[in-house]
Amino acid sequence: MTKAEQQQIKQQLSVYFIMGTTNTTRQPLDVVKEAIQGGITMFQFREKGEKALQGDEKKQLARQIQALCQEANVPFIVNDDVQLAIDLDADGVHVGQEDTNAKDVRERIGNKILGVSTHNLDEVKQAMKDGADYVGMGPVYPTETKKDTRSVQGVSLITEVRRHALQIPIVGIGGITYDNAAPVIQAGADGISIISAISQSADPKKAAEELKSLVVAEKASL
Ligand code: TZP
Ligand code: MG
Repeated sequence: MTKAEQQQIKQQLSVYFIMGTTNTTRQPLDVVKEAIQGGITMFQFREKGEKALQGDEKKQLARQIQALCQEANVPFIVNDDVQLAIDLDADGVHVGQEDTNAKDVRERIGNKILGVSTHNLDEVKQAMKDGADYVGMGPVYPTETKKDTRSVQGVSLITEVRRHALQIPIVGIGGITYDNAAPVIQAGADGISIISAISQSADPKKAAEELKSLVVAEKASL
């Protein structure tokens, strides 16, 4: 990755909205449309949980959301499902430590964006070696959205990685809202990943807008 590409990813991580059908009671396409209008800078399709869509239904929804993202120039990332990302020619893939090995994913997706969830410095260094374009870190705060998370870590890993002068783009995740987002950016993250603070909001457009202004202001203050 060139320095310019890294800067672009850092920019795109600012307000990284993640969603699947199980994260909203509304029409998923409407929620994504409104979040895009509010200014989200990246989107991840994360179709998970008991009632998650499968097979063709999943692919069809992914395609529709991808079209909305493309229209707005918002990178469309697929969670876990490397084959779906390849079939759709998505902009990237995000994998956790329990998913397909990051190095193998990198080999399969060529120069698409690769994101990896990390929980300690060793995992961050390994992700960098494997060719990750960015790393996710969390849960920063307690979250109701994902049940099988590691323990809440606050911003400690973000701070540690920056203390080691590692330049990898970082996005924080887990329980992040308008009221608690600032410390995540202040600790050195390039952005915030959000599910419920946008998907469950009565007004996803406004929620995204407010989060965006906050992140822009916090980054400017550094
Ligand atoms: N990984 C760690 S926490 C989390 C994921 C996918 C869920 C984040 O959702 P929310 O609603 O923003 O807390
Ligand atoms: Mg995963």
